[in-house]
Amino acid sequence: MERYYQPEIETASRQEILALQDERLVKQVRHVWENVPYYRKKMEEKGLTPDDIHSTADLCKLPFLSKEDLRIAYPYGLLGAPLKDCVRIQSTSGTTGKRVVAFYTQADIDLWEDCCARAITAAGGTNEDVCQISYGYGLFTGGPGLNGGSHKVGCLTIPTSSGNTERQIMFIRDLNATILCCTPSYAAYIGETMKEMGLTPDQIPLKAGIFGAEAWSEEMRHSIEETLGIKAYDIYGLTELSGPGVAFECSAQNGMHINEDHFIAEIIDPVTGEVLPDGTQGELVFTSLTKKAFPLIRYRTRDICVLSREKCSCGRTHVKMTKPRGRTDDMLIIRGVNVFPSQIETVLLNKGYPVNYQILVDRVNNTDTLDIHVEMTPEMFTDNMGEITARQKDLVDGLRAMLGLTAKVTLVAPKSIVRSEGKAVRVIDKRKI
Ligand code: DLL
Repeated sequence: MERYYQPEIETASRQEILALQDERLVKQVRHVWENVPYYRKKMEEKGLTPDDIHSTADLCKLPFLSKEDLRIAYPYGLLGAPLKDCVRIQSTSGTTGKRVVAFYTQADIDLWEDCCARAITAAGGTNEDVCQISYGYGLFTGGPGLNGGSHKVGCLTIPTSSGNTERQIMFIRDLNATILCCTPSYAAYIGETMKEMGLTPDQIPLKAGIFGAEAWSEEMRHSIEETLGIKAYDIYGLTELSGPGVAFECSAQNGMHINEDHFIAEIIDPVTGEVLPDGTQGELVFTSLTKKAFPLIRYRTRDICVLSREKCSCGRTHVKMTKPRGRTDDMLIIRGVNVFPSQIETVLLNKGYPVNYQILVDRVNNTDTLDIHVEMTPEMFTDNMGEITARQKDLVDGLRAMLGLTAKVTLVAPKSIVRSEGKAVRVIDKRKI
């Protein structure tokens, strides 16, 4: 059995990691200055040259890059390598504005796949595993990234992509898949379909799942682990920085190690831009240290989380990020109260409802309305109106305790909310339409 573990990097001391980051940052800033006129101009506007950057301590002097910069510079404005040296593009789904097109040299692909291989290894994967990749393939980074990582680990790789759920289950069973990679909402759907097919967790060979690309709660993790009979690990990443594998969960299952040899993470106040100390919640900002074709410095992700440097039981020393509780642009402001969809999910799952729900926000007579459609399980389903009303009231009370505001809850029949094979769309904000 072979493991793709890199203890010399993944368990390096703080001083060793910092020394590597210092050296790589200085080189990367020079690379960007010489090759990306867009960022050079931003540095010049701040009166900076590469000579001002000696170590990570100088990082805070450098200007941020935002999604808006990516939009302005689309498609080639942030390219850091000649096009003839690029071998691939990937692109975001474009749910929040214009598509982002990211470029990769072969070396960029190698380091990305290396990060994904670390994630599979941390979830217990070895060359004896069979890894089914049910993330979408194509422009989305989920499929290609984990596919490459799975090859590096030496797993037998099943590139099913997403969709055709019964066939997914057939492959898992017939080819003895031990690791499943897909979005958590698709994992829940696969689990639901297995149940409907009369399959119990012990009839499914899976032992682990690597789920990410969207926010998911601890409650959803427990529900998926139970339905599929597996350990469910989180994985984080974004197209702008490569794709999945920027950070991944280990056996401790309480936060994701950020691959600090490739990325520097900072947490900032999303309003003032001030850098916040570890342990404080704020917006995650990344500097990519090794990518050459699309080398982003101080990129504002809009994801909200906390960094922790507490010692991890797995032995890895790289800083951990908590599950992002959502993006700054996912946060709903309803009647002046900040609401994250993940808070709503926590209440629903704690009360035994499935992960199938939809949040509808509107403005009626100048007042925001929050309407939550929640699917009943087949066991809950009834035409007894008294029972339904009591259930709805119980949810309204639970949501009020969590959010501090009153929502309208409508229980709907099993299977009436559309299932997701990729990233689930749970919020419909009609105020924005
Ligand atoms: O979602 C890359 C990915 C693929 C990650 C497969 C993990 C697994 P984008 O489509 O560019 O890339 O979307 C990036 O998705 O800024 C977060 O808001 C969100 N996101 C990604 N992973 C997680 C996660 C891929 N584990 C955006 N938890 C990011 C919460 C996540 N949100």
